[in-house]
Amino acid sequence: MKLVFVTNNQHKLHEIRQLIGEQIELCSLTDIGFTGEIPETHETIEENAREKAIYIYNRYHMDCFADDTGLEIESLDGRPGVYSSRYAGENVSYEDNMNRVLEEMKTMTNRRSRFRTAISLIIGGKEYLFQGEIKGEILTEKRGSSGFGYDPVFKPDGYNKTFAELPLEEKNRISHRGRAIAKLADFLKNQAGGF
Ligand code: ITT
Repeated sequence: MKLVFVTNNQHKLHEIRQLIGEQIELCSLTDIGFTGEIPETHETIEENAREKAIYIYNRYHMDCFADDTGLEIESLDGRPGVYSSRYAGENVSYEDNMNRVLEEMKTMTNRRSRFRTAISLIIGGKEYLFQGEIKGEILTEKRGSSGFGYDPVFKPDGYNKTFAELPLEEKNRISHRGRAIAKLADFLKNQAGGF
């Protein structure tokens, strides 16, 4: 089957290509000729994921899914959350966002946090929602160079390494997005005529 992954983020595309089985032909937005920006106007990752998927479904009428992810930090009252990509402002780099988090948490001893992903899948006009999360801690400095986003400052529970120090296969096995995608893949497998 053919599925469009509604994302402008090449890192996510790379991660998900490793996770989705051979039976699914994964298309990017570039593959279907879409080059615009998709609005994300809501206060929750679930609603934003749905908004992104519906936006593309309404234009192309192709089965598709979108992911929205947020990093929630306890001592920052759940921020940056749904604002994770623009925490330090509009058009900022991953470095800028991490620096703002590290600066705000300079004196904080509670470093508990979690990544949460919501995936909205639209098949034949019907919408399905999948979620995944991983708990861990925000370190006081960046470590590692793989991955993207906040990976260098996030250390998952049970590991001595940050996401940016782990091989991609390992991150994918335990991550918020990896867990949500595993649920999506299971769902597709169980659909009559799916795989
Ligand atoms: P699309 O909406 O085009 O998919 P995006 O980069 O805007 O891409 P999100 O809104 O889902 O993606 O994610 C918000 C931010 O959260 C993202 O820019 C990263 O900074 C961060 N993020 C998402 N997934 C991450 C991951 O696996 N590891 C580290 N940071 C991540």
